[in-house]
Amino acid sequence: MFKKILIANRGEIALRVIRSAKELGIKTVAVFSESDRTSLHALLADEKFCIGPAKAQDSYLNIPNILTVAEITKADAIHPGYGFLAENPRFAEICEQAGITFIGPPASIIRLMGDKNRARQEMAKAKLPVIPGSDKVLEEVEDAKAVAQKVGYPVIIKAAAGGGGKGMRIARNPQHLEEQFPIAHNEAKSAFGDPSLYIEKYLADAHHIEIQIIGDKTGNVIAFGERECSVQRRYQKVIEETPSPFVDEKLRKRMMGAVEDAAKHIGYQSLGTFEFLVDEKKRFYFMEANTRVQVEHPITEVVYGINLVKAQIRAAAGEKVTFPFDLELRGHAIECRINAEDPTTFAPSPGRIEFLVLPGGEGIRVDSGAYGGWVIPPDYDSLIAKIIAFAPSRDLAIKKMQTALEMTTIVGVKTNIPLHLEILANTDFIKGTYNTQFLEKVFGLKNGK
Ligand code: MV4
Repeated sequence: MFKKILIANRGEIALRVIRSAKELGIKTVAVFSESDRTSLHALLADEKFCIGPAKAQDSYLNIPNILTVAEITKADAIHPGYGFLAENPRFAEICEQAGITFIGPPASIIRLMGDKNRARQEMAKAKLPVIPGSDKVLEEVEDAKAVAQKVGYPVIIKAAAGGGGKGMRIARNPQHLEEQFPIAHNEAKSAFGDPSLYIEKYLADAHHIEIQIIGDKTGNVIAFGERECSVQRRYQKVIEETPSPFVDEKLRKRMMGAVEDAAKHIGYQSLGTFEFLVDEKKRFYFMEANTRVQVEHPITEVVYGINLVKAQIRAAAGEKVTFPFDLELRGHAIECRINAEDPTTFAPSPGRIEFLVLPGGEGIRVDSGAYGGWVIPPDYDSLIAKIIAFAPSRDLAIKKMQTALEMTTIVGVKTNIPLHLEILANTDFIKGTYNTQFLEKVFGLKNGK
């Protein structure tokens, strides 16, 4: 097992990793930017080093500075968290070349899944159903029109280098596609340095469902029950829950089995998440895979009673991943992402937290890097806390979450707690009949542009 790991991240996920490392008896090294000197991850690690100015490009994305800290502290491994360098295959390679274990999949797997078009083709070969669409990168708008003609409109244009909804555009007819294609091409080129596009049939009333896996170096892969992630605004998840009210036991087993087989087929290692759309007829289609720990991983942890980050660290150290009991999904979990943002305009609301009371009690878990008196820097994402409610049933989990949110007090910055309370009181949400159209339809919150 590792003696010391460096956490190349900040905020709640850095704390999440520090806790698990400490429990495993591993020393921790935090890196922080000039605007994170008083952030909890820097205050709670065994050692800490400033790696540069506030701008992520100069600090949390500064590979030479991070590796210098790893070398002078003699860290055996680096945990990248999510975002920043977590899905950068070059970074994974450089760590390995420096003799430091990258806590994630091999660079080749990160690279494969990072090319969303290639991932789609490879997963089709691995027998995962994919959404009808193109079978290669589309060079010309005429190629796109031919595919759209075949699969039927509307279609969605996606950037091969994108993912997570970045650079997506919907086209409702041939003229619209002709308009949108060059815009998407230029956007992809400037945003990702890669203009490659592919298209899929646009499935309007589907569910966004994802399957968590963990693989180890012995070739063993374990899949977990689904997370329902259809409550999104601008492709940012707002609420996640498990199990999905839409998924029955038969579909769950089929999806878990299909993902396990596909992951084994490509020799997947470490934590990973396979994202799917599930249509009204309960047909599932692979969309993309994320090769990192995800924001919403805690809901899976609480319904299975496990620690995924510990499992990820163990797998990276070469251990076979096992759990001391049978894995069985029990009860229901919901996560609300609490962002420092204006609840009506969604503009970020950084600044000083004057007073803070976070919820607690049986069945409530809070993952947060915030504390009263802390100044939220304007330089990073606006996630300040994840509240996870765990109860024997969905109804009880909703009630528990409502109570927790009502007992939360955050003074000094605006938050999206009012939006969460509105969603939890919505009849479609309560009935569990919502899909990806939910926020747009019920709240008039537009996705994309
Ligand atoms: C789609 C889709 C429908 N059809 N692809 C959004 C995030 C990214 N990972 C993939 N996403 C979607 N891809 C096809 N072919 C629907 C979504 C989607 C979505 C779209 C509009 C409004 C809310 C949404 C929530 C989740 C997923």
